[in-house]
Amino acid sequence: LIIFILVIVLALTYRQNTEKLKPTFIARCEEFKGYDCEKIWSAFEQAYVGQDPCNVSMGAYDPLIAAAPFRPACNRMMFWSKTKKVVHDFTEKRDCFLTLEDTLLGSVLDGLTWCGKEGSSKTFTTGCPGWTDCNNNPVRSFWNRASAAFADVACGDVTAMLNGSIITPFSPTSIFASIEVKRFNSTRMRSLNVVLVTQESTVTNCTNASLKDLQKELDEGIKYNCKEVAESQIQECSSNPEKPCGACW
Ligand code: AVW
Repeated sequence: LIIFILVIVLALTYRQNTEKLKPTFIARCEEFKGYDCEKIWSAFEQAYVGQDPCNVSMGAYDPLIAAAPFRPACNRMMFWSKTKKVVHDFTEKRDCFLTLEDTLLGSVLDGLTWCGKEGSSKTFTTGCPGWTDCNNNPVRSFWNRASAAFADVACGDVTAMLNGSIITPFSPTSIFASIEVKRFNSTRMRSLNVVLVTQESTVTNCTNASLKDLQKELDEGIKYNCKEVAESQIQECSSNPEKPCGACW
């Protein structure tokens, strides 16, 4: 009997897991008006369905990016690295900035896991490779591709929230350093404004060695600024919507 129940439970979990991604995708997509979410789903699916889950390249998502292109939001674009929570607590509550995760594609896929399997037309949400299990996994390649496309349209004064509680706030292996900064273009961008988020336990400031590397990476024409800002000050701005964006730091 125990084995029987176990088999039923496993079968049900399996069914749920293979069928859960699309409804979530469509529901989140429909929060954005004026898009054909079924068409965007098809463009998404074609990237990884039937593929070896360790052999999905960034390029596989080109049709998806074309189906839901990023629109430039000059002076409001926010990049981040190792500051996911504080950034999104802020952008959720205030309209000052736009992160990748606030765009259609970013918000639809945030926190989700997916992959295909050779010889199958299904989408799987369990048994998929983890972020570092192999380089060309469907989830990692999506975030790499989407980040590249988001950085391609960065314009005007751009902000980046980096983590002042770690020794290397600008880490060469991060998406921000390895993909986004490399695509910042001075014909569209005026400046990069680093907000170095500090806590009591802060170990770095704007003179940090990795931030020197960041400056070197930037195009000649892009001005660089850095400001140390206490996390509590950012949280205060998140919870006080009457405070103007420009007065947050
Ligand atoms: P991050 P990034 N295992 O905080 O600059 C699982 O380092 O890279 O910032 N998931 C991982 C791993 C890992 N080893 N490494 C990264 N991730 C996932 C898009 C995880 O979901 C935006 F536009 C983590 O929260 C930002 O400017 C997320 O990647 C920039 O790229 C970020 O890792 C942030 O990427």
